[in-house]
Amino acid sequence: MERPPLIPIKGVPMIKYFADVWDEVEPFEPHPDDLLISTYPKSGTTWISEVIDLIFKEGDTEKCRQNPIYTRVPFLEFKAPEVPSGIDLLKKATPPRMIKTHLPVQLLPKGFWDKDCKMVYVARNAKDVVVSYYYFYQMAKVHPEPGTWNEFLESFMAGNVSFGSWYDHVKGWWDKRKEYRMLYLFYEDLKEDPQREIRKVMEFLERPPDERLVEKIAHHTSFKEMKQNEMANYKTIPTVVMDHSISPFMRKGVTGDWKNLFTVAQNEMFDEHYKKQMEGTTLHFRTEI
Ligand code: PPS
Repeated sequence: MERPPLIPIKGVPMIKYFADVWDEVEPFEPHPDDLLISTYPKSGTTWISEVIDLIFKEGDTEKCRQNPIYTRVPFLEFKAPEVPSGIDLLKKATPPRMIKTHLPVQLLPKGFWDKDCKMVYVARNAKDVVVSYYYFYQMAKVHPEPGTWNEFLESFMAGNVSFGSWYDHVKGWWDKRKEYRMLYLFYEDLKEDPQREIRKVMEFLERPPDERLVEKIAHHTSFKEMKQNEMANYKTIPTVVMDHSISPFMRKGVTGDWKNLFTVAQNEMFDEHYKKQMEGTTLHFRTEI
């Protein structure tokens, strides 16, 4: 498959195939009951999507196994050769729908704000994101070649990767969280205590407390279970688009894997740059738990 260079959409670098359908994405009108699941790439999108689908389906794992996660939760701005686009899937689905996006706040179709849709945002610490993204760039062929690890790290810090700056993304959504019906979660919290975070999501979705359901969902959405679940692990995507032999989509699923790739010098340089980028925000991340 061709790996075309990224194309800027209002200054945000975007996968070319996605940029090609932008004209259909921008005017998209959600239903007020649709639920938006928003993340910067590699931050736990698939994980929280499976959790939420299980909440809506009241823990019925068989129902969840009827379709892959990318059709149960269509990816709004997605387009790739040989796979239906997010817009195509959304047109076929009846509201209330779950909708995945990686768009930064400034690019989110206006309709989501106007209709006051509920939104769940998941953020993950930048160091684990950049490592996960580096492996994902290699296996998901819609991206340009990532280059060496050092080159990719520099591109990430400069915001020259698909969906742009991680710093702007997490801060942009954080700043909106109080004005809209938004639950802002952290990957590290989900890792630390999945049941506590699942309870938060259920409350946000106005579901009655149900401890047995919480336990069941936590079990079925553990990394081990999701890695073997063909309807959650992206193995059903054609190999020309995602090649799991290069790196599996369900790779490690931990916090702190960045320590295996960052050199001491890269870590120091990253920390210094990070401090400047995140100056003045009340948003804090944990890089280990
Ligand atoms: S994507 O392509 O942006 O939608 O990817 P996304 O799903 O956001 O992130 C993929 C990373 O999340 C890890 N993952 C999980 N971690 C813990 N528990 C569960 N259940 C789980 N499911 C997915 C996945 O392994 C990727 O992280 P890395 O660090 O690469 O392993």
